[in-house]
Amino acid sequence: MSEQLEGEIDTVMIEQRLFPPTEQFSQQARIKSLAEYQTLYDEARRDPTKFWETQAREHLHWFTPFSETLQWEAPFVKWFVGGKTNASYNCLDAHIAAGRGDRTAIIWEGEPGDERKLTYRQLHSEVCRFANVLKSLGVQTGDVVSIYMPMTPELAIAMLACARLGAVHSVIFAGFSAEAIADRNHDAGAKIQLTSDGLYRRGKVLSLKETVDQALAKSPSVKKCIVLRRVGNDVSMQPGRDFWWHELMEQASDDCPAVPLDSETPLFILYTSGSTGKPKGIRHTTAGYNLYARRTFEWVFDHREDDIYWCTADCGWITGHSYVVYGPMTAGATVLMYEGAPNFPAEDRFWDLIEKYRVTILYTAPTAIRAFIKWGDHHVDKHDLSSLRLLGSVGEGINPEAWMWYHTKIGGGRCPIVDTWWQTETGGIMMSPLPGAIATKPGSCTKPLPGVSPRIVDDNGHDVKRGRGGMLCIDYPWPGMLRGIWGDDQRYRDQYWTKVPGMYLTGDNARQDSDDYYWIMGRIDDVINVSGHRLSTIEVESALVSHPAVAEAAVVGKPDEIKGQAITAFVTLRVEGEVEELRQALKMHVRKEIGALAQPDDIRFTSALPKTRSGKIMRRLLRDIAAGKEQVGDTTTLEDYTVLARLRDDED
Ligand code: 7RM
Repeated sequence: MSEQLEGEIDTVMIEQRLFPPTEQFSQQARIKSLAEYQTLYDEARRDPTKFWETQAREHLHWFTPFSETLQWEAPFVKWFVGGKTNASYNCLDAHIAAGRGDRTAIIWEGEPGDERKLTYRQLHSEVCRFANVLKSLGVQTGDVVSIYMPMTPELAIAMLACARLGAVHSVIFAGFSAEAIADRNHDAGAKIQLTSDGLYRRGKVLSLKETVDQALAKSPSVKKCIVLRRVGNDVSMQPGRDFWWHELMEQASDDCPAVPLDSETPLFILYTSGSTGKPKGIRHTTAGYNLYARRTFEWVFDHREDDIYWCTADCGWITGHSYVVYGPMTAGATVLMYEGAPNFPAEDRFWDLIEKYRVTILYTAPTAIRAFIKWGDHHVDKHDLSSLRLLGSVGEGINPEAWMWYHTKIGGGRCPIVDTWWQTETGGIMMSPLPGAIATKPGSCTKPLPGVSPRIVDDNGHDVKRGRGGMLCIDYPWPGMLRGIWGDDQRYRDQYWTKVPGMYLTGDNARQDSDDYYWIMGRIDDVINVSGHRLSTIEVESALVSHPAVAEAAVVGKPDEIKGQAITAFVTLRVEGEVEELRQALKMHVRKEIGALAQPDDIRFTSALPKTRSGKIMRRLLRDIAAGKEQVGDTTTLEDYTVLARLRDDED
């Protein structure tokens, strides 16, 4: 391995496969060739202000046009200054005004199989009524509304109703504990809580209201609570505080004009767990975020009139904000929303939904893809997936083996895969193939979108040589970027703008290959240092996952007297085998695939890996386990670390 400079990461994985889009796909695409992408990219690079100014004028509705495109006083940014717009208007009224009110906005299926469809006109009417309900309970522009609801149309309706009034929503994944809700409500100063009686999960009813009651006992700022009836279980309603959604809606008028809001009016807060301590409320504002969600949606998913688009993310995650609600709805797309688990009533539920609704675009996460592989191809084979034309991935790096399976088994070899890299903080997709223009490589997010300016730097902030790994930064503002951390400007500076002066620090490592493609190498904190060589988690994990017995793998560094760190691998199997033999086989496999240095010292088999709510592997927790700091009860061959993850459900 080559000599290493301060802060650089070695790369050991070389992927040669290249998948250009088919001619047919490119011809019909919005962006049809690499040259066309390059022209757009260069135009944005030459004059980003001009580029975004034009985008904003053409792709958002303005009650009052903006007078200044960008005010940048690092690290604080303002976009489209002086303008007035409204995200709810852009998602709803704009389509009705354009004569497209009868298009289907939401196709929804509940876990038990109940179905609903809402046109843009119907959605508009529901949103207006609910906005009036919020008003009647005293909600005003600037107030924070805490939302803890299942994936029902009402969740999207609630978000859009807040946006209509300029109230700030804080969506909390409906699975977090009462403690987690109370912390977030307190930090945000939330005034009102929205929830439901319960939700369906894997055929069972989970009570949400009970959890909310416990949370509200510790959320003094919250004075009112609106409860959606979803499952019909018994709940206790506190007079004067709690109201039924349907009762308030009965009296509400559907006349509620969208409030013209300054571009920088806060749109939402979304909490993500920091690597240490209390969760941070990532703050996004109206115009820049809305524009960025819309344009990235249209570019990356190559959206067309006849698409049925399905993003499987929950709205409790940024992906649900940007690519279930704001991006697709501003673009006027038809969005499929599904309430429940992927394995209820059986492991083919996703494929069943795709066949039934003739889904054309599927956007999901590597954690789900690896689960599907483990569950077996026979679930897929039962269904006709020929409606699909494009596939997407988000949340973690996708291992090349999982990519190939997604490509062949789900995509029938004909669908491009967009591996989209971005973060809660970036508001929308930053790097991704444009499916008609950029040939894909399994495991690479390929190239930055127009207006995105990435840099890969070492510990001194100098650009690394091509091919080397380093810290991924962004050196110029973009409209979707976070505006700060709710109530904590200092933490915002410290976290994102201090380590590398003048650049936004993503917290991820990356490298660029000889074609200038980007490869995300995992979180900076997860780098493993073996005898002075800094290895990325994803590369070693991908080597493990390429072994036919392995379903999923996570590697971490464990303190080692001689090497500094040694690799411990946590592995789940596709089929249970003879553990001792496999352990040796996997070590040899990694040695053969990427070299002796990356060979794990220790392999621990587990029935499942601990994950965050959005499906990211919790390597931090595994690090503690490997170092012996966290004890898992007495176990034999297969351990279950998800138990520990559940005890720590405060992660994003
Ligand atoms: C959208 C989202 C952000 C972190 C990010 C990365 C990881 C996300 C990819 C990825 C490799 C990808 N927001 N990540 N997408 N890593 N390839 N395509 O996930 O705020 O919840 O997480 O997720 O580490 O920094 S998030």
